[in-house]
Amino acid sequence: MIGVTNFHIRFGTEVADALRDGRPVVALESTIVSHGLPRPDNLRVAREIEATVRDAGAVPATIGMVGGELVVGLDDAQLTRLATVDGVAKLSVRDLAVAAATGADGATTVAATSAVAAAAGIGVFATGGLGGVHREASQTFDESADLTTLARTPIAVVCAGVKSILDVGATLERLETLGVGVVGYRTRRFPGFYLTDGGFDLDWSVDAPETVADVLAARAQHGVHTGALVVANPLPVDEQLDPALHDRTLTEGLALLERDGVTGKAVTPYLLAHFHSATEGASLAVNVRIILRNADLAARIAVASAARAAARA
Ligand code: PSU
Ligand code: MN
Repeated sequence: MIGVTNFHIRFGTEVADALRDGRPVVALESTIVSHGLPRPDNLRVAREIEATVRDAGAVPATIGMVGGELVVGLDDAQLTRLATVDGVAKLSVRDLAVAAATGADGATTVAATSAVAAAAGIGVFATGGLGGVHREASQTFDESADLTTLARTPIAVVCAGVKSILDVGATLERLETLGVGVVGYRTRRFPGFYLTDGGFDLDWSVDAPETVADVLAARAQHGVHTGALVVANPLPVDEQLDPALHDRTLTEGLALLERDGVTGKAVTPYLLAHFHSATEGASLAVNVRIILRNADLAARIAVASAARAAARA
């Protein structure tokens, strides 16, 4: 058990060895796999994400819960189980203990994955898009626990901003209030997941993985900012979802959401599934590109951080 003080985590062997030796590790979430991507593509994509991390020189640590056991570094059989079995729960931080005590299978969200990764001593995490403030939040209070968790979790999260199904401006305001750092990767515009530009400016931009490693090192040396750093990595314009198709699909999806009375944690998977079917796979291809690009950048950041730590030792 490595770096764990207050709960039991099972480590994949490769991840345990890498952490012990100070080699670069990238945390990956499993909610994307179980709830964010349609079968059967989800399992193939989960493996591709891990391969992308490896190709860039880091060890992938996909996190999830299997039969009540919290695993950092799922093996292929465990990953297959979470991708293919029915009834895998969507686990935020508050669900982890109940799921463990009842022996559940569960996929961890950005919130739960980042919290577990940080507890396990992993400093970099790649996902698609963060959860955030939903469009009806002023009535429903639906704001993802991703935000409040990132406020207290020291990790770098590489993502393509927040999902465009959310209120992007309100989410940025909440990230500011909560003290979550946000830097654009080679951009000063906050990306909107399927869309390159989410419509809002950023204060900071970094141009290289080494600079992100410098930021993380400075943060650790200060010991003052104890929350997360969001590294917002936009898709190139020619790879984004056609904005007109995006807007149409979103309007439709929000109406269906209301018609079907979908609320709470079912909202995000419902809207993502609507996008994937209504765009006949176009949004799926974009979603996959986003995740693979983020996995690659996260691995480069982890490599730069490990090199920095080795140079100082
Ligand atoms: N990004 C994706 N696909 C996803 C998610 C993010 O590309 O499925 C998931 C993440 O796990 C995130 C969750 O934490 O959606 C947010 O759900 P909610 O809005 O219910 O907090
Ligand atoms: Mn929610």
